[in-house]
Amino acid sequence: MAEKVILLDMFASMFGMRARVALAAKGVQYEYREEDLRNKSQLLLQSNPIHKKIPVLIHNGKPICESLVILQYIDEVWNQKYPLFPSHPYQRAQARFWADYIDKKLYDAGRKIWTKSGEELEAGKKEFVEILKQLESQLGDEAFFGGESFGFLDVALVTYSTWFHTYESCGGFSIGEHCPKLNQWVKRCLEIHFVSGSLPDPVKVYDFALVLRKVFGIDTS
Ligand SMILES: N[C@@H](CCC(=O)N[C@@H](CS)C(=O)NCC(=O)O)C(=O)O
Repeated sequence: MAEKVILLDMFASMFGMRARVALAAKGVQYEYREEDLRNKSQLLLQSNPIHKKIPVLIHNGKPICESLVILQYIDEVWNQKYPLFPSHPYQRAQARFWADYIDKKLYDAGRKIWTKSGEELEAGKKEFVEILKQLESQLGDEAFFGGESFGFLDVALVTYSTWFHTYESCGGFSIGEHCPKLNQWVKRCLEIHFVSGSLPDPVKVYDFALVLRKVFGIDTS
């Protein structure tokens, strides 16, 4: 039976990008459906009735929700090509721990940078840099979080780099100055064709964020 794979997504979502990178790593053909999150499709509402969020991967009619769950699913189903998870259970547990840390901390800190001003913005920047420094020390002198090769934790984090230009422009700071090793790591990831080929142009993400700032009434210029 031919496989039918649909990804409900939104181009600027760092969560959706994770699924795109993983599917590209595995060479899986799929139908990409861009969602308007202010006017969600019936398919999205039916497929993710709990959170009503993208991304949702629909594999042969069955929906899988939550980007980290989707990554694991993709790795298990298309297991012949490009394993994303480390083979050792301890390393797998560590990768999941840090991916969970990213999800619990980084999104909210980053969001403060482009949606807040004054003290809240400064607090967001400080928090954001501290989290990245923590991740940078976890990377150590390795090429990738997965060691020699790009893996699950790399996928989970690299999608945030498409927002770095937005954070830097809205926050007036340089991530590379604070976290030079992490900056190098981003460059290394982007040298991988299925990574760079799956991620949007950071300038387009920034333009999108600027539109949202106007919608939210943050930017009244
Ligand atoms: N924990 C979720 C987060 C997904 C998420 O926050 N998606 C956002 C777009 S970036 C969304 O669909 N928002 C729509 C809404 O909140 O109504 C994941 O990892 O998949």
